[in-house]
Amino acid sequence: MSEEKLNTGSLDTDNLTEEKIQLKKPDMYRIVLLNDDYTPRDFVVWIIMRIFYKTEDESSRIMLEAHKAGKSTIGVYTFDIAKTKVTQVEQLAEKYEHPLKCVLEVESGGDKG
Ligand code: TYC
Repeated sequence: MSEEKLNTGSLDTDNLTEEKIQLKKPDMYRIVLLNDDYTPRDFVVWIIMRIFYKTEDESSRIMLEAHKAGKSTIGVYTFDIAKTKVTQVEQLAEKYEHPLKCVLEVESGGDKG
């Protein structure tokens, strides 16, 4: 937990109580890509580039790791961003009729899954 004092600049603070602002680090969630036997490799790479803005090399590396190990972390995001990206993957996979799946895991702090 970090703590910051409000910068009061050049104000005369004699009569002001110095305010402390508590800053809490946001809960972070990991998006984990799951392997399956049917989704084409090229489609997986395309999804990672399109939804997660990774380079082609990095997307290929993530795809191959999932292919070989069963799963691979794509990235770590705040809850709303992670949830949105998982939904985008689900929608594109459904549109192209592939069983591709990714899931959320807690990276730090949170308890939503
Ligand atoms: N295993 C798939 C195949 O051989 C490719 C693949 C890789 C699918 C990674 C999903 O997360 C995945 N066509």
